[in-house]
Amino acid sequence: MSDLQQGILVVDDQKVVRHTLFLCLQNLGFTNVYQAENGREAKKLLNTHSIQCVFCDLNMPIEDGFEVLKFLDAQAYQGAIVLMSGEEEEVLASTANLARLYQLNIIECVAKPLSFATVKRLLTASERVLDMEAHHAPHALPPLTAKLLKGYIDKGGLRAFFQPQISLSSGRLKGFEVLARLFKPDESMVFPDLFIPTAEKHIESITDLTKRVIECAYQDINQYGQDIATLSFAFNISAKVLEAPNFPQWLQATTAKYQLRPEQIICELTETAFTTDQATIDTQMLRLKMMKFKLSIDDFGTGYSSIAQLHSIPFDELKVDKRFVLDCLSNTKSAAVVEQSIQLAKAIGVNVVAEGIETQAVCDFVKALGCDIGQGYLYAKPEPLNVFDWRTASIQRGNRE
Ligand code: G
Ligand code: G
Ligand code: MN
Repeated sequence: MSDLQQGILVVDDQKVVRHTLFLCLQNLGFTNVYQAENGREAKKLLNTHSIQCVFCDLNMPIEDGFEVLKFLDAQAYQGAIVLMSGEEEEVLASTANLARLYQLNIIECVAKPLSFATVKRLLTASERVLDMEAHHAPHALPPLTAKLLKGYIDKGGLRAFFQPQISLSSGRLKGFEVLARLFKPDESMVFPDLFIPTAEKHIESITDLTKRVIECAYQDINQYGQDIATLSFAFNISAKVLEAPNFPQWLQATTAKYQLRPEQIICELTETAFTTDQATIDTQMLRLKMMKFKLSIDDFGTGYSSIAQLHSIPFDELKVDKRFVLDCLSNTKSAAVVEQSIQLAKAIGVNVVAEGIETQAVCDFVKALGCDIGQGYLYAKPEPLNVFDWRTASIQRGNRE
């Protein structure tokens, strides 16, 4: 846990809580542990010390934990945060949800008092998250400018990464979701959070990007010839792309050019896709459907119109958003959303994908509810296609963390 040696801050108005936590941390080998008895003191320490992890109580008389969160958010704090509270479970769960609105690495919202085992587990989780953050770091950096994005794309920096989707009943590989990645000339990787929003500002740029990602993926897929003919490939299609008049025709021609069948190709439409020109978008989706492409609602449950959309457009699949899947075993509301989404899908006869499956326990949970397909870090992170042994959905090289 050497990464955490930079400093840990414990914020709590109760001296006994601070002291117990201090002793736990010392026992675990952490020497730079700072203490603050309220938010105001915490802010001072955060301004003057290098702190990698904050344990923060929510309910404090002078500047509470929410004030500290606001402060950390304004500073774009990159360390790990554990929230502590003596409140009942439902308040803790809602707080965890609220905390997600901040662009912060909130590890967990835990009930007080914390046991030694809990502190140890949280520190391990912090390390893992900070490690991932070091790779991903979406909010550490501003989005790319349109000019930079175009420059990197023109230099061939756009590539397709593939994340396996597993049939939960058979355990076999069903297909892949394709996710865009951008590589700078120095081969450092840029995640979509930093360039999709830039591209989405203009129909032309997001359409161009989407077409390139699809062609890039088709080229990769083509290397495997007939071996891959039974698998499906899902692409993320945003609303603006559907506003481009020729997109369905382009997809049809390009799919044929690479000798793939439209039935293999899934167009994942995000719910934000439904907020602009509804008639145009519905028309394009119906065109895609008539060309035999599959339609999927991505991030199901996160918008306001998803059920209405499911009702009016002939979707083939819905994807339960990962925010509900990730904590469905610890958050009863998430569990209810997951369960109801699966039941809704079953009732209207569409496939259902649970994305964000990170543990076997979550996999077992969604499978028992009748979910057809699973996707998540439990199986694999998105990787270049050649990294997978696609017969078994396992990864050939040691890229998996
Ligand atoms: O793994 P990941 O960080 O790749 O993806 C982050 C987000 O970026 C996802 O929500 C995904 O929908 C979006 N995304 C990834 N690739 C594409 C793409 O090719 N087109 C669009 N519109 N969105 C994408
Ligand atoms: O398009 P969509 O928003 O569904 O994109 C999927 C996103 O979810 C990508 O950013 C992908 O990297 C991410 N993702 C896939 N599986 C997991 C997982 O198990 N855990 C987490 N935290 N993210 C995941
Ligand atoms: Mn998606």
